[in-house]
Amino acid sequence: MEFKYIIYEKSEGIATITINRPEALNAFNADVINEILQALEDVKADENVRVVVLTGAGEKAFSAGADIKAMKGMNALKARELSQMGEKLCSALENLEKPVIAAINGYALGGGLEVAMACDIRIASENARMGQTEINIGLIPGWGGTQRLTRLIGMTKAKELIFTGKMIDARTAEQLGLVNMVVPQDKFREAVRQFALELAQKAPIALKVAKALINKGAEISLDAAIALEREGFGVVASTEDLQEGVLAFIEKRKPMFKGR
Ligand code: DAK
Repeated sequence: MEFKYIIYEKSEGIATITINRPEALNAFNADVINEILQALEDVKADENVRVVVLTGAGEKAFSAGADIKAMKGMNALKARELSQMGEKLCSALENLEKPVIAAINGYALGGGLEVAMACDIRIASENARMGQTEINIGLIPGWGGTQRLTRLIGMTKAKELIFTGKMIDARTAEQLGLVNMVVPQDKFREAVRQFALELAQKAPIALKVAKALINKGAEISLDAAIALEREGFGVVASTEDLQEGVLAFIEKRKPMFKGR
């Protein structure tokens, strides 16, 4: 697949999507979003891909958000389109039936943080800086940030971050539960690869069902969510992978899951 604004690579069961506009700190324009959506279609179709890593090119940014320069003089129709595309990207990541890791290698601001929050796991390098900075240009988060940030870190801190637009460093983000872990810059790529490899070796159907249950469960009552879990458990229990997992345990070897 040929892309201009992203780099799309697949190896060892990991699909890596790198936003490739380092000169604009990997800001999202319509082309970047479209290309990521195309890559995600390939991810869906390729059963050898078990996990996705989304990251930014260069050492400075995951993404500094929506392209502010492209907003100058934007008419209502174009603004609506950009808003819709951002939402579409976030929901494509959230609903993808495979785990997605955001590898935050620098700034993740505004729409950049919103996209990272739509991923399942966030690994930050020590130089990462995160913020919902939209208020500083007279905006509010428009790609789910008011909701996802609140769900991830709670209302108290979400309001503080969204109202002030301030950036926080990687360690603070870790303390708030916004990122899963922080890794020194020189070990960052390898740490992300190792984490992705670990997920790539897990049972794909179990991962897919667990992801859907965790995401859906957050929106419904506990009773309804537990009923859904029961159904999901039934599905996972009927897989060949479960039999393989049990056999591997008995035979004291590593399981080889096939996604069946
Ligand atoms: N968009 C476009 N270009 C950007 C950019 C961005 N978000 N962020 C940085 N750049 C560009 C800079 O303009 C600069 O380009 P040149 O001047 O060299 O051509 C280049 O990237 C390097 O940036 P700096 O020179 O500024 O680098 P520094 O290290 O000095 O500063 C910084 C780094 C991250 C602190 C600074 O660049 C910065 O504050 N950037 C803006 C970050 C930000 O506020 N991001 C949130 C954007 S708002 C909407 C839907 C959704 C949204 C908006 C509207 N509609 C439907 C209308 C979402 C909004 C957002 O995401």
